[in-house]
Amino acid sequence: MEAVRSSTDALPKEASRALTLPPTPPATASHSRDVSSDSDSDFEREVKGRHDPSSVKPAAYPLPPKTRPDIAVLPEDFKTPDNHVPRDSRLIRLTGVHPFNTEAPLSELYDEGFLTSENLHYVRNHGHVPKVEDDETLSWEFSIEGMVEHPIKLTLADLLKDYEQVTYPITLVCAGNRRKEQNVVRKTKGFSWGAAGLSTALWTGVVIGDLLKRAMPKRGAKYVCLEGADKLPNGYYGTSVKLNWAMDPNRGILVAHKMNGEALHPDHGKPLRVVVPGQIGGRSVKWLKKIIVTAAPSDNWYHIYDNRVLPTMVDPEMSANLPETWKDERYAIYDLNTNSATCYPAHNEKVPTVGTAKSYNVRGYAYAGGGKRVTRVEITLDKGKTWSLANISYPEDDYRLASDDETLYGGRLDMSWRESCFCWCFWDLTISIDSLAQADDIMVRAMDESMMVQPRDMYWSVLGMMNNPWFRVVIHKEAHELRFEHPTQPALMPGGWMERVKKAGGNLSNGYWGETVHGEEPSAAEQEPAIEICLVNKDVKRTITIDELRQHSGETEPWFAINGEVYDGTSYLEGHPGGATSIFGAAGQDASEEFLAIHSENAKAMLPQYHIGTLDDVSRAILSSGEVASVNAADNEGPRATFLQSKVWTKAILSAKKRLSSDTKTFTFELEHPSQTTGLPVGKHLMMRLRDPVTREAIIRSYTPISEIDEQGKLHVLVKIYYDTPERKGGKMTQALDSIPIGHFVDFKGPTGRFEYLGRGMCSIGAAQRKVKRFIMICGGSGITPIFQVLRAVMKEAEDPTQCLVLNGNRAEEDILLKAEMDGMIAGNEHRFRLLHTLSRPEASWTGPRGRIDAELLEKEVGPCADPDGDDLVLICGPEPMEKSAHAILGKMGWKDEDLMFF
Ligand SMILES: Nc1nc2c(c(=O)[nH]1)N[C@H]1C(S)=C(S)[C@@H](COP(=O)(O)O)O[C@H]1N2
Ligand SMILES: [Mo]
Repeated sequence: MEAVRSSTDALPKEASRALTLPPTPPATASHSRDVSSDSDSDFEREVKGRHDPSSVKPAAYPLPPKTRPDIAVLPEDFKTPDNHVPRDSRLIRLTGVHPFNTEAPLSELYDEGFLTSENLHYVRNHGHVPKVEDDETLSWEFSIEGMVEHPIKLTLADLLKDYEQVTYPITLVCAGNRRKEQNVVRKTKGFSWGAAGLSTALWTGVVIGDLLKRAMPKRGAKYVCLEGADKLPNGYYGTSVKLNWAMDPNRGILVAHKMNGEALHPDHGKPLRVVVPGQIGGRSVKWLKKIIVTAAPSDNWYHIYDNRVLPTMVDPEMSANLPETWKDERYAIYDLNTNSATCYPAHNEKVPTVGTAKSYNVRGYAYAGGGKRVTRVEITLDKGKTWSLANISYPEDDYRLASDDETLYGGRLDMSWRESCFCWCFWDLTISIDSLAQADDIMVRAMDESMMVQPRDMYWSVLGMMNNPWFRVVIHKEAHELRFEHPTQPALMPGGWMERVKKAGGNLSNGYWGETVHGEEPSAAEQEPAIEICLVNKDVKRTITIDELRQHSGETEPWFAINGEVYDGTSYLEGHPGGATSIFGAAGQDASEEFLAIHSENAKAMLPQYHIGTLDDVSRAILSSGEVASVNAADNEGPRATFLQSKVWTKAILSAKKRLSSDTKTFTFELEHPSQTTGLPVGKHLMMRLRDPVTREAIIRSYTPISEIDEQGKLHVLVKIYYDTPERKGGKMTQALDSIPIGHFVDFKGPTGRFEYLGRGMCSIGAAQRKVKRFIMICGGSGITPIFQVLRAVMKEAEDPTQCLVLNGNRAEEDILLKAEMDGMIAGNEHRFRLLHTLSRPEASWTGPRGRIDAELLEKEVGPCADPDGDDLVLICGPEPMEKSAHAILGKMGWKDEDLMFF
């Protein structure tokens, strides 16, 4: 693995050393140029607004901050498909480890100034980063096709050789910037960006209009579709912009190969991308492969189902069934809307009220869309009754002063004639500490040259995009200091007045930031889940240390911790429906996440019986820091012959999804190395753990893979996906699994379960062994998967005398899972295998049994329990109602519970 990012030698680097202009100072108030004269009134001085390029002749324009030399591939990326991408660990990951969606801490972004270094530039990747070696970049090929007279295929080398290069400063903003605020009001379908989902860089490349002119669009062509090389679950990433924008030099749309003077970093499109100034980042396609001229907007899935503002009444549930609404081009976002945020004071910054400083310079950023200029920024300390005008600096204007032929990084700056604004600007206002101490909050709003002003109220929409209400920072008065509180913190990071107000029962959409409006009935504080189940025995007083807990990590007296309480699982080993193995798996560890995620309320209510003590504070802290898990992981270094580990989650990478029917798929995972086996005994299960794509909450479920027990290097899991429908919420796990892209990992742990088939009729159930002469296998839907493992083990062994009767219930023939595999086992096994599929809604042509697995069928096929010696064992797995009814019917027929095994 390449550790440090290699140099950018593959591209001509005439410019990387060409300029030695002094670096600009950080984007603090010093950006504003003082053009006031003594005779101006205060108001005039403010209004002259620092926008008067003719009055000053700055020596230079801003240059990018230095890229950190020590950037390497981070350990958290080792096991993801992005294990070739060096990254800066300061970036905050918004969607777990992978895919890489990140923003810088807001203060660090601001401190870098007008231009953001490649290290801290926000990243929005829908999936994995295509891997392109340095020596492949110049031969990177892309095409211009569709409704053009001369379709062109060209390489990056051709692009450099045959076209004029330009360099423009451009601010990219993700349409989701500030989405966390929307998610706090009401969860959207998007992940939680803070206010740092934007960055500015110098982009070098070719104006896209130059390329299109050579290809010559045909009459009737109106759109330019753009497609990347990143293959995602719904196809390659792609979108479109209008042809007339692409042809307009004032719009400045580029096909770019350099960012801040260096070849593109893999996260930003190495080696080639589009950059669309003034529009949302989503249109700036990275890893560009195709430019397709068309008469209609892109039909790419990501063009239709991403980067849109649907009408506010469309909620996440409704949106699943509104294809026409999604396709309505009027709801697609192109130009950015006007927005602003406060960077200083930072979240939780404290400012002394006593001492030398009499004032504070409040400051932040603002931007507008479509090339418009931000024409004013206003600050209120009284919730909008009165406003003060902030200073604005436009570092972008400095580039306009460069001479017409000046080049930077090999590209002409080409800025002097252009009046459109492609970049953010900075505002600041010095406010006395006294005024701040008297105010409850500082709010900022910006206006653009079409007099569009940021709204007070949020426009919530299902994807949570273009959020731009006044940015509010709350002022807390504490002893001798003021403490400032931003609306939110990015990702799942706690903090911010919005969450606080919501928790306290405030209605964030009451038009008053959730504060109680005079005369309004206060609403009840947010309800905790209705039933709080007590997990402890109140009489237990013992304090336990982490060392004591760890001494019980073996198979005698397994102890485990949940929420800092310690439990002894010894007396439940036999009775545990998940089998003793899963208790051993938790022994000596913190089992909170798993236990709470997979257990029913009933199971939770049993916990106090096993409660033996409480961890001391230090032990709790160590445990919750995950140290135990890493100790275990270290024990297991080196390639392991089997994949599953009972105490540690192990990652496997999703490598294929195969659709079997409208709602079932086989998911294939790559194990750690090609000769590894899963290590799952026949009849046992494993746990899979995923993160909810939005909340990052862990989702854990038990599955039985369909892989052969000795298959090497791969693991196959057959899953029925429960999709959301307008009437019903679908499956959290199955939908999350369905939505993860190829190349993403999933965590596994196991084995679990009480039952194991040892071969030739021998089974173990808990600690006991039992010899079976006949299995009666009753299943439905995806309940076939554990049964199938046992059935296959019996049938594979020609000498195994065990009989199998399979009763498999489904709706229609196409719903029967693994049908061909089971049908294929019949030949030669007629004497010991009887297979019956019964269908509740069969086609007319179905000749097998009809209806559910009911009393009639069970009486006919299974009959009363005939053997008191326990020669027969019934294995049952299916939807809960099916399991319950089979249990009741068999009970009436004289079957004892010990002869029934529920999975
Ligand atoms: N091929 C491709 N292009 C893409 C994306 C992507 O996932 N794949 N994400 C888009 C989105 S939504 C944004 S906001 C910008 C982010 O660009 P950056 O990661 O360089 O900041 O890239 C856009 N271009
Ligand atoms: Mo985006």
